[in-house]
Amino acid sequence: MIHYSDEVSSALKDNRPVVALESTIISHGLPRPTNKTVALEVEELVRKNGAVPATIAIIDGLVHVGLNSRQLDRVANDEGITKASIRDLPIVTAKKLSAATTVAATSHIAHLAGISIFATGGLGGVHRGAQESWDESADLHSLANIPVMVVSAGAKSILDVAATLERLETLSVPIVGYKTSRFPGFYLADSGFDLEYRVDSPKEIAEMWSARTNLGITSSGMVVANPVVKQMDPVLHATTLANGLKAAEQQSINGKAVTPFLLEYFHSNTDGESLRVNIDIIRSNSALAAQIAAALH
Ligand code: PSU
Ligand code: MN
Repeated sequence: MIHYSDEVSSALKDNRPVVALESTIISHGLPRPTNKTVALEVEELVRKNGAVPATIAIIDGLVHVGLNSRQLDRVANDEGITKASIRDLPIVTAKKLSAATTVAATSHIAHLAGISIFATGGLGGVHRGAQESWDESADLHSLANIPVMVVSAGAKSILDVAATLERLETLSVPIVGYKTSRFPGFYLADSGFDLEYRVDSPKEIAEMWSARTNLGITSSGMVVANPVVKQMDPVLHATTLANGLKAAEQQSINGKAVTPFLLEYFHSNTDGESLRVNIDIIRSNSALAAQIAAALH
C-alpha cells in the first residue's frame, strides 16, 4: 500500500532515524510559492540534524512516504490537492485522487510505515464556539490512538486552547514543554496556560518515550510543545484573529475549511508577519524532531 522514497526506504531498513513531515502545511497552510521552498528547506534541516525526512502525501491514489521533487511540486502547486484526514484516506486512495495529509492522517501513515516521530506547525484542537459547532480536530483523536510523538508549537492560537488542553488530558495524551513551562500558542510563544512538565533536552524526551513503552502505554502518542523563538506581536495577533473569526462566520466557513481559511486570513492581513512566524515554527520543530529521532536510537 505504501510507496517509499529510496532515501526513506534505506533508512528504515538500516534502522536509522526518520522524521515524518505532513503535507497539509504545504498545500493549505502556506501560500505559493513559499510553500515549496519551505518544504524543501525543512527536509534539509531534518537531514542536517541527523535524521531522514519522510514527507507524506497521497498522489494519484498512492500513499507516499518520502516525496521526490515532482511529487512535492504537485502538493505545493496542484489546484486539485484536497486536505485529507484519516477518514478521507480510503476514499481518496480508492478514487485515485491526490491529497495532502493532516496531522491525524500523517500520524496514521507514519505509524503504518514504522516511523514514531513527526513534526508539524501547530496542533489542531477544539475550535472556539465548539459548544455549538462541535468542531474539534481529528488531530486530538489521533494523538490518543496512534503511537507517534508529535513535535508542534502547541495548539493553534485560533483555537479554544483551554478546551484543547482539557481534551488532551481526558484523552491521556502526555504533553511536555521544550525549554518552557508554558503551553505555547503557535503564533504566540505563550498561550496563557501553564504546563506541568518541562524538558530541556532531546535525550530527556527519548527517555520518556521508552518509559512509556516499558509501562505498556503503547497505543497513544505524545506532544512535545516547542515555542516559537520570536513570536508575533500579540496586539496584531489579537486584532487579526478577531477579524478572521468574524470573516469566517460571515462567510459561513465550516468543516475542514475553517483552519485553512483562518491561516490564509492571517497571511493576507499581517504583512508577512504570520508567514515569518509560521516558517520559523516549522523549521524549529523539524530540527528538534530530528534531534529527538536521533536520541531515540
Ligand atoms: N500547522 C500549521 N499549518 C497547518 C496545519 C498545522 O502550521 O496548516 C494543519 C495540520 O495539517 C493540522 C490541520 O492537522 O492544520 C488541522 O486542521 P483541522 O483543524 O481541520 O483539524
Ligand atoms: Mn474541524
